[in-house]
Amino acid sequence: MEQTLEARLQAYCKKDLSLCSNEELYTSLLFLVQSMAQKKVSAEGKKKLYYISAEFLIGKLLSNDLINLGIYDEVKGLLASHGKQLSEVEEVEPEPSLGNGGLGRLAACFLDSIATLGLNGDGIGLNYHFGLFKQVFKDHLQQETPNPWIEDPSWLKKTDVSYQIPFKGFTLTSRLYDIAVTGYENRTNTLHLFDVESVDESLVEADHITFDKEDIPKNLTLFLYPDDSDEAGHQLRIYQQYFMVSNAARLILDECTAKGCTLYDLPDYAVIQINDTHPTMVIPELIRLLMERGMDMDDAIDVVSRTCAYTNHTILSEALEKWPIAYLKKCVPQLVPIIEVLDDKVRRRYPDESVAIIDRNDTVHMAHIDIHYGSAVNGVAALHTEILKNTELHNFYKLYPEKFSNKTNGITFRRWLLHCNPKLASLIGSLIGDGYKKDAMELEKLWQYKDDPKVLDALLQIKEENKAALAQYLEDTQQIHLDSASIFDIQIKRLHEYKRQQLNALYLIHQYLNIKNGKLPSAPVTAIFGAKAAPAYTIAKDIIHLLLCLQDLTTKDPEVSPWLRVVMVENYNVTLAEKLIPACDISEQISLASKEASGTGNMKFMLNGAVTLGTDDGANVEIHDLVGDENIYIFGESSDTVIQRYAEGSYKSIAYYEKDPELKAAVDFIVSEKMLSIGSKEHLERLYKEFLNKDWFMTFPDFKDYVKTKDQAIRDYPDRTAWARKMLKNISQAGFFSSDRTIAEYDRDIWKLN
Ligand code: 26V
Repeated sequence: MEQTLEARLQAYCKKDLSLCSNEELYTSLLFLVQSMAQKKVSAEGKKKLYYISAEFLIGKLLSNDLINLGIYDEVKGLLASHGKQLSEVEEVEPEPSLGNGGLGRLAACFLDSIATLGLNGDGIGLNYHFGLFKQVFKDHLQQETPNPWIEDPSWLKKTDVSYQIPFKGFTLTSRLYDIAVTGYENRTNTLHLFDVESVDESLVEADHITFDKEDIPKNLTLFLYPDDSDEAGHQLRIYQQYFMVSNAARLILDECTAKGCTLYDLPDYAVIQINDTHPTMVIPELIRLLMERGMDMDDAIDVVSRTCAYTNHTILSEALEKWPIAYLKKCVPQLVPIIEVLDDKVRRRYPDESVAIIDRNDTVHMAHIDIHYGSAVNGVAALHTEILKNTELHNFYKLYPEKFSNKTNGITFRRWLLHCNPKLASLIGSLIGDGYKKDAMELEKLWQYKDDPKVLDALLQIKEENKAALAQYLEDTQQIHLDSASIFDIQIKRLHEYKRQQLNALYLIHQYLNIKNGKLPSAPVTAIFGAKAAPAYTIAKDIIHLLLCLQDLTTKDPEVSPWLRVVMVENYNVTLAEKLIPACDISEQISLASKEASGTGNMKFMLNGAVTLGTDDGANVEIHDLVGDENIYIFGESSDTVIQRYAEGSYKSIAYYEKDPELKAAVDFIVSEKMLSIGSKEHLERLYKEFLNKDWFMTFPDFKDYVKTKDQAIRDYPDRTAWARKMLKNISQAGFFSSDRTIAEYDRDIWKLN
């Protein structure tokens, strides 16, 4: 085999491997992987899943595909024998920038598991040329610059598929590009990404993410989540969403009819999973296309309702999409009469105004379309689903209890263990064999080593090596210096107030003030953050400013830096996550209880032997249940209390500020002379006022308990054996969070593919 592989690579390279540059090796490996993946496509079954999503945060593909194709070790060894490092070749690959956060990363993990389980299912989304913006820090502020990621050659394969997509006043020609999705030692599926033929990258000025928002033929697939703070931005989102789902619907109908579907039996051939509400317009669009092909409306509605299912990923009301009907009329008027009929039918059946599709203000509630006209609704963690049923979607749950179910999220262990933490994977393999790679629940067998000093030492040793590797990487790439002997306490996720990076910041200020007053912590701590803020989200950007100022403050003070360092990595993405997660000691999952639907970073950290410091929120609740009180640090008010507080509207942050001198000192420090000498008055003062006048996500009530619990974790850390046992417990209980389990549940309860 080695000969063949070497010969094939050499054929691509056209010279001896030892003479190839890393770029040439990358390109050759890309071709090799593509050709191997293509050969693996197996026969399709009758029924197929179409997972439609605005985001697929797939991360770099090379090493992931080499692992899934079963040739990673061989390729690595082959390169090494020619004096080359696979890790250096990996650096050449640009990270596809097709997602924003957990929702997009989940979609990518799901594609991996669908292919791994041998299920017949593809993803459908858009091919954003600049993706989400690239984050750059300047003057302690986030700046957004374009993030081009498509190169020649690329993982994208141009296909012959193209459709005419109608909008008001013009028609766009689409073009489909495909990326192969390799399953772990199994079949290969496809991620279909639609693009518009007339897109024009020159619309984007260098270093800025601004562009002409009105020129839809040229701008449609330039950016993921273009700024929607104005009307043109909102409408561009509608154009994007309709373009995505109209293409998807046409592809689905073409594939199904080619297999003999009469369209009346569409649910036997297709199931469409609607990932949050961004693809919701697929429901009226499919109805419209079926009617165009001669079906009467009631039949079309019935067929589509039995084909579509919806996943809810958030309970934040501001994130639940609602479009003014006037915007739909302006962009996609052909959908409006259909949505009006859908609304009319609901109103005839249910007088309750709260479940209507079009409300009194002529606004269309996208999630309501999904729930009435889909066959299933699911939440993404046990607590989240309960909150949907009991609170947010209660009125719908009363109408359709049988539609609701929970599907706790998961992560692919191929990327989040085998690839990102090979040392840990190999230790696990040496202890319990390789069966866990296919059946993650076998990780439980690790617990038999709970008193084995060699195993506990090995875990600590691996963590130390991963921390050193992270330190080296950040030194090389971002000129950030880390002390690997300190505790690595990590919070990496989108910047959002409900995730409460600002609570962590208050703790760090509190700790800084303690150190300045001579009260030293039990161990040195490095607090590491990674987060992008939406460009128009002012408070989120102010919080980034605060963190960057704290980085400056703690790094430059020789009295403080040996004990406490704040570090914010620039342009946090999947590639950085793969380096940060294996190196983490304490995983910060501190959202306001009831607000984080699930979280998936929490699962990745657990699998890699970090101990969670978190609230009883999202999937933390399930982690807590699995590892027990001893092996997790839980703090804060319960989701019930929080929900009640919101219902009463009784929360006043100032009362907490006035009665807790430590909290007051931390908050006041934000606008202290020291901070104002580092940062900007405008940003710091705005944030300070936000805390005192609003604090909408209730950081103050949880402050005391957070400080107490985090200090306890830091006190426990130096007992290395006890800590290693906590790590082992977390790893051994992580099997439940394999996305293979999640996907098997979707298939069993919703997709029913076989
Ligand atoms: C968020 C944003 C923020 C930036 C601007 C545009 C935009 C558009 C949509 C959204 C929706 C976010 C929904 C989401 O990402 N939910 C996350 O889904 C994860 C997977 O289920 C889950 O683990 C996280 O808890 C949940 O926040």
